[in-house]
Amino acid sequence: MKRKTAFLISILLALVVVASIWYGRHHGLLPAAAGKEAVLYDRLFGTLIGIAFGLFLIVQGVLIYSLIKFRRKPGDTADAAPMHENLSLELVWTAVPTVLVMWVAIYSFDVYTEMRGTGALMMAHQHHHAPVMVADASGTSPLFSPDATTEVAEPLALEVQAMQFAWIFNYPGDVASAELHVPTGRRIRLNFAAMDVLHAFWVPELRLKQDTIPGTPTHLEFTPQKTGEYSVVCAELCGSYHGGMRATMVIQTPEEYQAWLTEQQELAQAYDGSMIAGRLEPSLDAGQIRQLQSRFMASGGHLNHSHS
Ligand SMILES: [Cu+2]
Repeated sequence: MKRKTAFLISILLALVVVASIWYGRHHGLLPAAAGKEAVLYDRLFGTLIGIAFGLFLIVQGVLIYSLIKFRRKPGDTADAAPMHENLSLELVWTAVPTVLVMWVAIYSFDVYTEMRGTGALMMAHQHHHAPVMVADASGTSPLFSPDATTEVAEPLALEVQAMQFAWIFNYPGDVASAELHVPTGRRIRLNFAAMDVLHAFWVPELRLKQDTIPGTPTHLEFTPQKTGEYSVVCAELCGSYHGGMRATMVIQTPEEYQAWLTEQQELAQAYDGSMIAGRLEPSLDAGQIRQLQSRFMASGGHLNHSHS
């Protein structure tokens, strides 16, 4: 009898484990993963969802079983037998969650560090107290020491201006675009400057978000993987048209990206100066954006805009 029960419980637990692993991989709760970092994030999220699903099944299973099995029998008015303690049970329900939470903490910190770049990179970051210079278009950044650049040796660095209520992406050759175009397989570094109030750059498909702060340059690095069009969303309430502060991010193959950039550079040259390329947000016409841009340039902003 006892052996039979143990066998049954093992079978049920094995089924719970299989169901949890399956659900962790098929939860369907996240949008497409467009970047390398998104894949890391999704693995962590799937693991957490799997664990949560397994615990849900166990807790609900025990609850439903107890409701049926230990239901008061007709005519039974006695109290249940008193129970003092169950040391082994208490040890198990303390030890298992402790180990689980510790493991989840270490795993998520690992993913967090990897998504940010490298651990060494974070260290280098913390040692800079003075206002930090923004990387120039060639991608060389004064922010990090040379020995911490293994993974991020040559990111494609773009200056990004955030303003009420638009994003402007600056490319070499005086190209200013309302659309963010990036090639697959190359590390991208976005250097943000907020021109008026707080904004936040968010692309759900990258699983990354970065605040932009007036007077304080911030940046975000990622590696696009999946071609397609994705929404750039402002995730910081920034004014009356905050909800409309969206742009499109186009992930292209390196060839397509190069073709797009060359075309934009030719257009920019033909117009003899910077211009707004791509599809514009309906609320702002090219003139308005250019006006905002020149206002920023006149204020002696900290963006390095002299692309050559
Ligand atoms: Cu905004």
